[in-house]
Amino acid sequence: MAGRFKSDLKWSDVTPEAAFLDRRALLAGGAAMAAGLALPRGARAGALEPNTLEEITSYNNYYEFGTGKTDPKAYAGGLTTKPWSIEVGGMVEKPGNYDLADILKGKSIEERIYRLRCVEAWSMVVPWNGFELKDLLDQVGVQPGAKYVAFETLYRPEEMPGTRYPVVPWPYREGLRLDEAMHPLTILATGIYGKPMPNQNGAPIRLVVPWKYGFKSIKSIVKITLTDKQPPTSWNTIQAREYGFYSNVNPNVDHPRWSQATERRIGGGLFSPRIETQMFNGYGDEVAGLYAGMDLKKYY
Ligand SMILES: Nc1nc2c(c(=O)[nH]1)N[C@H]1C(S)=C(S)[C@@H](COP(=O)(O)O)O[C@H]1N2
Ligand SMILES: [Mo]
Repeated sequence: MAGRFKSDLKWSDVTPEAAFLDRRALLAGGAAMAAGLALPRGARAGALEPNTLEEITSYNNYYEFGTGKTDPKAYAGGLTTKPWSIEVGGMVEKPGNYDLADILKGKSIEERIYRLRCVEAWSMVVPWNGFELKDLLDQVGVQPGAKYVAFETLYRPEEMPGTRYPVVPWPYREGLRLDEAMHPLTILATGIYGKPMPNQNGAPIRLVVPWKYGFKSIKSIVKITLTDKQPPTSWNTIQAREYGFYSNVNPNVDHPRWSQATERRIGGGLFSPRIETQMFNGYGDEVAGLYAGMDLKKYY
């Protein structure tokens, strides 16, 4: 498992949380575990400890349930997430309406830890459970001409009170270039801390693209379409000047209404100093190559 670990965190950075450790024990097996557990908290210099489950589930953006940070926790409880299927179509060999249970069959839902950072200049460290989007794309077979992947969130007004307001055009839409989508850091997450995905975080399955601003990480996905044209995204559609298609974390490009140079860590307390935001959220070694030769001030 260690060899497949792709984030900037080590297990030794992890704040022990009972349920999470149980899951680790389950997956990693007793002996290897014991060693990990013995490591002190924050042993590594500059270690970034994951946020608590409480923090991760009570400060969210999920506009289908309202635009306040606490709305998703308050109003997403009524979302039905079983059964769940994803319609996969466009330029794929095996289009179809795939039951989530079938998608997950035979996949090792590995433990990973990714930082998720949001455009509002706040950040969290979330230990996601998931699998690579590439696994699913390989399963359905991407046709040679495909260049982009488009995603759509469930649109179910009777369970999503926030959709009464035209905050963004519903359903929420996002997209990635195919090489971004195939990158091993791009995951479909189905849980946090070894527990099923909480509704407010995008149950039962959501995207996590850790080097991009949070809004790229679309929740409760029901549709995935392979296409040869750059797909419209919800944020880009309403405000192209503020939200580009790429949305890479880039401290050198200010949002028109705020700086993106620093961030506040959720859970750090009111007086914790802002920290400098890193290019690509610290994943530059892994992903900068995807944008070689592109002017990232133009393609923001
Ligand atoms: N369907 C949908 N997905 C969404 C959003 C949303 O409003 N609707 N908000 C995005 C934004 S702006 C952020 S910052 C992240 C927040 O993810 P989190 O609540 O799990 O931290 O989800 C993204 N995915
Ligand atoms: Mo966001």
